[in-house]
Amino acid sequence: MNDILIKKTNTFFKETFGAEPQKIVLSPGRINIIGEHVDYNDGYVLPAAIDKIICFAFEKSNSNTSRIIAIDLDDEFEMDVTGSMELTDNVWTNYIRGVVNQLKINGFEFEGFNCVFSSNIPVGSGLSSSAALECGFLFGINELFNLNIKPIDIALMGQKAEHWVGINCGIMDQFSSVMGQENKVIKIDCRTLEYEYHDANFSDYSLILFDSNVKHSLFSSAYNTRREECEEGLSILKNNFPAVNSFRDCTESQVLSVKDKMSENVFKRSLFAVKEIKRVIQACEALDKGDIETLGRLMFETHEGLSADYEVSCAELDMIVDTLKKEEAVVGSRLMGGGFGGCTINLIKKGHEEAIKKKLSALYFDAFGIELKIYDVKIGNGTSLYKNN
Ligand code: GAF
Repeated sequence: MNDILIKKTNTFFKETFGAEPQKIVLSPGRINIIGEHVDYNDGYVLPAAIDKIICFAFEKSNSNTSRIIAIDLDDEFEMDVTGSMELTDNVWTNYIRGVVNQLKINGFEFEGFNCVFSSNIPVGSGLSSSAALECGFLFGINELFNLNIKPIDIALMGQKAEHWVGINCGIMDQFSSVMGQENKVIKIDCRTLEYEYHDANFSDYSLILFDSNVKHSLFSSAYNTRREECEEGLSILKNNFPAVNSFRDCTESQVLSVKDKMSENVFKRSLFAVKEIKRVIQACEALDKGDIETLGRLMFETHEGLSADYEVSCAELDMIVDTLKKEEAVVGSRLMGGGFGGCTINLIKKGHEEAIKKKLSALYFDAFGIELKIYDVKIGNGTSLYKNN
């Protein structure tokens, strides 16, 4: 599937600019096994890059003017890289402008370029197409102009670009897009940015994504509010327990003991963050031991917390998880990513995938009149140059 995408991007580039691209970059989306909404809470997360990608083709334009074309959107824009970057109403262009802005803020010097890109990462599904866009684009400019930016700094600058666009995200998405490795999940300590790879061996279970095919609005404002509520919760905890620096240093009983000092929302968000950080550690140990049942149980618990305490689920995602919970062949299921729509990540016993897909699709359509989308994803490599390049 990616071969078709690469060929399409390459051909489009040659037809538009009359030459072979100087660099071709592949940049993946991500899944997250467990550890939701804790990256910006100094927690641990367990994501992986996937085999769904954005393919970029680049050349230097030998002027200050840059032309960037989004093939799938049939849209393009031009910019002068020496000018100042401003947000526009055309959202996809803001991610590119945000990256250029970051490069300039950090003092990197580069000239104009031509870039075309095309993607097979579904947008708005919680697979982080925006991180793939930021990091792949940044990686390409880095290669084209030999800027010598380290991979981790590509991730950090990508995150800053996302903040500039308006989502005050953590580091998980950009980190996994850049640092992913085939068949490995990455346990990231989001406080120190230390990380380790673990074998993504789900033994007798398949990893399948069910896309609710809905994206409820107000995602960015709700996301940013959750972050503020957590900051408030943490500051109350710090005031009461001097040894606490972040939610990972807290026990549930410490959170319960300051409940009356918190608003109900702040209390619920804080409790979720404390529990979720602990779940990631347990889940990673379970994965290492091949104890997929424990891992699955923790995934279900995460969903309950995201739905009841963190309140980032929706009727469609809850229905998917509640339905799958009743299936013996499903060991774990939960909403994945920021929430308010998008995908669930599910572990289904091998041999039962097709029956579950069929049953859930029918029930989902009956309940909401919406087609369920299904992705069988593989864990792939992080952002890289295409091998022929
Ligand atoms: C979005 C954000 F971009 C991530 O940083 C992370 O917080 C995630 O939501 C929730 O875990 O994908």
